[in-house]
Amino acid sequence: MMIVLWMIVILMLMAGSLVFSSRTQMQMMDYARFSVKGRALAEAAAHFAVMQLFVPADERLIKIGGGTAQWEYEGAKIDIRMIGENGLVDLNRADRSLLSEVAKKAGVSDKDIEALLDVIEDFRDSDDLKRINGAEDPDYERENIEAGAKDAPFERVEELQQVLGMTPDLYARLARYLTANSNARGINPMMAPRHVLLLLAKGDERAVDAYIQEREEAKGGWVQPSFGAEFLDQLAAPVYRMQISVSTPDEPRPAYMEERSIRLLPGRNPPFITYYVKTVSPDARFE
Ligand SMILES: [Ca+2]
Repeated sequence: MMIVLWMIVILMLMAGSLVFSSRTQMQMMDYARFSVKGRALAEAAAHFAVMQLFVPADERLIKIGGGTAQWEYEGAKIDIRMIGENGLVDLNRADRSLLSEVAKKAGVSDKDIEALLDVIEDFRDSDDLKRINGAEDPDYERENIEAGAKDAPFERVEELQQVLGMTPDLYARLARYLTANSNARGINPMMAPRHVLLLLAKGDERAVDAYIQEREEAKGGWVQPSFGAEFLDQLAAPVYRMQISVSTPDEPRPAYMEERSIRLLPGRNPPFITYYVKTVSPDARFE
């Protein structure tokens, strides 16, 4: 009798773990299907967005640097936002005074700004010569950070997280202003999102909104803003960053969202190259 009871208990345990593991497997497969579908639809949306860039500016459904365009494809609702990387502040090339404005806007105190910029510049410059408040390999070693200073230009904004003293909180506040792909000393205001224009205009919302409206009405023609003249730069070839979120009506999960950075290559097939694609959470959304 005892033996039979034990067998029942063991069989029940086995059945329980079988149910558990097959449920986990189902969930994993379900998630894989969800993300593959999201990626495929986002890929289609990216091609659609690139096509838009070849259309005259006043006929585009997607406005660069302004608002969300909605597109429907295969039953999915897709939101597309596009800004120019050239409308952001380049971590490698931007003037120190412009990076200093970004740090200020991100809440870094005046006394800490110079130190932060010294550490960033030491991280990306090729030498081991430490700036007054900077940090090179020995400083990283002291903090047990094996990788040390990169001693090469930033390839991704995410690398800023490896800079000595960077906190997740500060990184999150800085990152939305930054790019590693613009290759310009300043900002191209025609491609800049609202929050970057606000930085240039020192918070003057009226001036920024007036400029955005003027920019939209100019049908692609150059419009000079009334602010930030010392930080403007329109010489670099345009690089675009898009955020695409895909939601399907029968899907209870939050939308699949990704960000990608591309440059146009007219005459090629496909007519663009992609610098990066990454999935992002909805709170990474730019305005
Ligand atoms: Ca260095």
